[in-house]
Amino acid sequence: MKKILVTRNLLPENEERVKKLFDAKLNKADNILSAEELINQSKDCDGILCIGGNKFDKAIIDQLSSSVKIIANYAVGYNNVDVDAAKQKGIVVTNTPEVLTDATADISILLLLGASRRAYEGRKHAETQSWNWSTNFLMGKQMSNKKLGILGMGRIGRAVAQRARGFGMEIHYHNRSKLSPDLELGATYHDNIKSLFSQSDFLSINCPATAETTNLLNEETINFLPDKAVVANAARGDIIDDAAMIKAMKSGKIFALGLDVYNGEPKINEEYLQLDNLFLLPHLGSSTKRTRIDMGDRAIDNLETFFSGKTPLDKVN
Ligand code: 8YV
Repeated sequence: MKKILVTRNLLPENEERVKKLFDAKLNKADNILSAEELINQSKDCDGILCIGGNKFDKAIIDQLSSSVKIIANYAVGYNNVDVDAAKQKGIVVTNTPEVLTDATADISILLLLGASRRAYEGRKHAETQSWNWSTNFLMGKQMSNKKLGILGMGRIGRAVAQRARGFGMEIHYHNRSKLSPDLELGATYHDNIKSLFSQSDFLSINCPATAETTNLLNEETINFLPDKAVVANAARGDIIDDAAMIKAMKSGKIFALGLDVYNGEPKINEEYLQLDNLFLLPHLGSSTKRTRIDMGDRAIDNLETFFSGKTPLDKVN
């Protein structure tokens, strides 16, 4: 039986399965293992099932035991793993796409709505039980008949588009390449950021975190957006330059921001926390029972396929 280090608790359904198929080394403390712990605890293992919060940079990968042949990431994003360093060492890396598309797209819409309709301020006023209704009380921005820019039109971006059409929004997007008409479904393609941003009354960030997308929203590009734009990020914190965004939120250039992901999470830039025009969640994108079970199954499927001598469905390197 192959031995697998499982770095965090899985849901019981997944844990049962991983224990049946493998000699599973569980982390009952369910904490984030340090670099040293990841290296030491996987010494006698054939593979690792980890989460997005486990960082496998080149230094760690180089120190992993040569017995480790696969890192199965329990996440669609895999910016936590240096996939090139893994490849050099002969380690296969897999992710869990598709199964979390709907859950994450739902959260993107929640962020757009929560930010544009001032849900955070609303909650604070409701808690007083003595708010003063008036015709201009906590007026938000309406999504219908507005243009939604989607940065990253992969599975999640397209699921956001599908939902936003139901809100009466006009869809614009930027992607590495233009989609075929059956995937585009009438959305307008922009081959550069400036063109997309200048049309985006609302902007939803749904692209992967890569060297090219780091700080893609910065002082210069935020200014391409129309005044009083609403931005939502359900992808990765690295895509926003926080200092530039905070400045734009304070000046009113950005009407409101919705965030589920952060640079250095779970830490959040303190200045964000002083702002009322921020609607924030603690990285809940994939957090529904159905989705989390499916993510676990997908990661376990990848391990099973790999150890049966075949190429796992979700190999990324
Ligand atoms: C995870 C995610 O909750 O899949 C992703 O990329 O960000 C989330 O679904 C997180 O990465 C833990 O693995």
